[in-house]
Amino acid sequence: MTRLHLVNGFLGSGKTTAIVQAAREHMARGERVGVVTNDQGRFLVDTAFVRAQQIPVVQVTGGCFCCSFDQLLDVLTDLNDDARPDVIYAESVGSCADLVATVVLPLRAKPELSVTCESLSVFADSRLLLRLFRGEPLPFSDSVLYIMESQLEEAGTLVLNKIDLLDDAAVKELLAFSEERLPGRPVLAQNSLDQRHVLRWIEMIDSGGAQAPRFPARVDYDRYGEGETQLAWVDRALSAEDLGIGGRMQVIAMVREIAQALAEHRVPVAHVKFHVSCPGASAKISLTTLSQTGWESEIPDVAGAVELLVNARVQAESERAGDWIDAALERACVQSGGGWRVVTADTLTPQAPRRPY
Ligand SMILES: Nc1nc2c(ncn2[C@@H]2O[C@H](COP(=O)(O)OP(=O)(O)OP(=O)(O)O)[C@@H](O)[C@H]2O)c(=O)[nH]1
Ligand SMILES: [Mg+2]
Repeated sequence: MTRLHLVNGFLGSGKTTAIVQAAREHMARGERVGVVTNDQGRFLVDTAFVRAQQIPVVQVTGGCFCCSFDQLLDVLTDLNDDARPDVIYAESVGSCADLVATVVLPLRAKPELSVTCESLSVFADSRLLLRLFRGEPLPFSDSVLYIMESQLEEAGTLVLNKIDLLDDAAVKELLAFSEERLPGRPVLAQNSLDQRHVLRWIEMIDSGGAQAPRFPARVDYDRYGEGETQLAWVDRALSAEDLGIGGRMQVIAMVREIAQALAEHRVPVAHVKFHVSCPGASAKISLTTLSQTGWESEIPDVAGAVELLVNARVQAESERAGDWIDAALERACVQSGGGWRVVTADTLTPQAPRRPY
């Protein structure tokens, strides 16, 4: 039987970071590992990023896990056939909820797949969650925040991620709130950039300490759907055939122009992520707030045939967000002398999820 660990949590909470760290650990132990990524879009930064780490990865695209169970079964079968993993991490898109009803229980009814769902971890960005628990203003609408609350409800373990970004008093406060709001629920305060913390997470999920609840959460599909449809997905794939010296600065200019455009239009950002790659180098760049600094240092020197994927997940009307991002890319491309071309462009509003019962 292949062990499957489901990982959910709001956009940008740190799921892929933890999964990649965990996958490296399994591989170092001599175990075979596989990853499933998921998104409403088609050209996924996370898939490119996981693949660049030499980790077998398959993806469920065009919808969240909760609406794409048949596709999930297909890719799990492919992954089992190709990579024969001992352990699989499946990351649902960060705007997905109700996984017990739509994935955990249906998987149990498919013993022929030889995959057992061992855990359901729900990640939260500790800074965001603390503000939510305190009742402080957040950049997202109540319906969007309802998605995050619904995810927390069905956590087999709640991972208070990015704990390194809170001071000790705030950590204490967050732990107390978590116990009050989700009494008796296993909780991990985690820094997923720290391998020791990830080891503790693996230990918990592999030992049965984070099993999904036996019964589905009560999810209000009207509010859940309203939250989804207030979000926007803007995906662009760009390529440059023969980038010379200065390629890195061109990528920096594109990221910066997009961040500035979103800030100018006061767009609440859930996660704006990029993957840049060329022969011999690749990197993922993440912005979970527009005030984030230091991301430039993540961008390597790039030259030759370069690809850039842009996945923006924001709260906005999708066509307008797409126009702002296209204008930003256009400005950056003109500044750089026009060596870039847009290969694919998807602009979408996630569809309201279907109620499974
Ligand atoms: N400081 C800190 N940063 C973290 C931690 N975990 C993740 N990050 C950063 O948070 C950003 C988003 O991380 P991802 O792993 O891409 O988040 P995600 O939940 O997979 O995002 P989506 O797939 O878009 O929902 C990246 O810049 C990570 O480096 C953590 O524990 N501490
Ligand atoms: Mg991810």
